[in-house]
Amino acid sequence: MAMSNLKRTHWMRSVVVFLCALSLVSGKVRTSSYSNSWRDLLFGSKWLSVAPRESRFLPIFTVVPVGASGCAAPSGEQGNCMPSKDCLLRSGIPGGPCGGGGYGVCCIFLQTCGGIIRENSTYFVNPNHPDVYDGTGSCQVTVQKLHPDICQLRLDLDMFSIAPPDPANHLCNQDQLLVSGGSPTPTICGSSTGDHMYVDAGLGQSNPIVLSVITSGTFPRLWRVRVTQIHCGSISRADQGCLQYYTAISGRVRSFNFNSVSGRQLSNQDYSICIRNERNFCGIQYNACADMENNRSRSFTISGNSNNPVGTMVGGGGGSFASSPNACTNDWLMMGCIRSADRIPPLPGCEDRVCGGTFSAEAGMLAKTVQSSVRPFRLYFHTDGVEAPNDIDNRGFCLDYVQQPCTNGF
Ligand SMILES: *[C@@H]1O[C@H](CO)[C@@H](O)[C@H](O)[C@H]1NC(C)=O
Ligand SMILES: *[C@@H]1O[C@H](CO)[C@@H](O)[C@H](O)[C@H]1NC(C)=O
Ligand SMILES: [Ca+2]
Repeated sequence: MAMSNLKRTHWMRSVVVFLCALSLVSGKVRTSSYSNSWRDLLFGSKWLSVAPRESRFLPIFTVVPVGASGCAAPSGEQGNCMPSKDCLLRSGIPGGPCGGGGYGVCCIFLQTCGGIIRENSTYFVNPNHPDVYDGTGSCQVTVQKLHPDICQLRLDLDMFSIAPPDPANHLCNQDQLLVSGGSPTPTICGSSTGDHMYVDAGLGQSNPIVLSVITSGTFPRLWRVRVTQIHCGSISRADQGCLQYYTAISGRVRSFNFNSVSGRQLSNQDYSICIRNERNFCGIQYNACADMENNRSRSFTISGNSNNPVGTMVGGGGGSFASSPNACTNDWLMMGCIRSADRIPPLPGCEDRVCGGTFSAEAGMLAKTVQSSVRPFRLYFHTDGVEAPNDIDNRGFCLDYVQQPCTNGF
């Protein structure tokens, strides 16, 4: 072992690297008394009491992170922690200190029309951001994978307000957000601040994903969409086929452009919302969100004329429309085998599709808690391209969910 060479150049660092390599293989190779004596010299006899597996995590090995790690700027944006000169070199915006010990800055990355996203957690923002944008055309950014091993993108619509769909058929005729190059995503418009989407990015160095906001006519648009890249093996990866993915025991799911006062349910939607089945939970309950704005709740208005009371409609309806006029054939939310939670014993039958203007698992005018024990927990939302003249002023849906423990009944 040429110890004298090690001593000559960066003595300390080399020994650390040397010992680090030893500790990595120490599961298989017995470390010799020779290397133990070096450990003793560097770390004292305490070293010997440390199990080899733990030794990799001694403070001396946790040097400053090499890759960027997530951080939050005081302004609320998410950035990557890195030395401030790296942030400037990579065209980021330094957003306050991070990493402790004066390590670096929380570097924020923004891109707008024509930009290429090359950093994790980059924001796609409107021109003039944070002011509004009134221009027309197509504003696109291209997302390049940081690594071939990126399987998904998560788009967080931190701020999202573009022109609403047309009042008659709720089509995104004026403005739209389009995602191309990945798995299909619904075209959306209007306001969806706080909503998210997962996009399957394909395997390896597949085609880049392009995010476009297409605008026409005048409207004070504002958007800030955070694009997070997710490793194939990441625990934050959404299940296959889920446009939206929730990972809490309770939460809220809603359609895009939902707002109980001014929202319009978007047409031509077809996607799934997944709720991760948490450990020791076997069922799930859903309730329409509280509607503080209207005298009669519009939290679940999927079909019919929501300016009048509209009951629950269920089922896909066999045969002709005339024989099942209450069925959900055009616009619906599909949930696996749902029943009203208040029936004891439960009704023998269950439903899969629900629509109308009142949230329940059975036809009627009374909103009810709905439950299901079909796993995984998923909702499928479908709307066609027509609203007028039968379907008027529907807002879409907003539901609160709570997973139910594996006890009696689930
Ligand atoms: C991107 O950032 C998020 C959190 O900000 C992190 O969970 C994820 O692992 C990062 N992705 C890559 C590819 O580093
Ligand atoms: C609720 O009802 C009251 C009394 O009928 C009415 O004055 C008010 O405008 C209604 N509010 C909404 C949002 O419809
Ligand atoms: Ca429709």
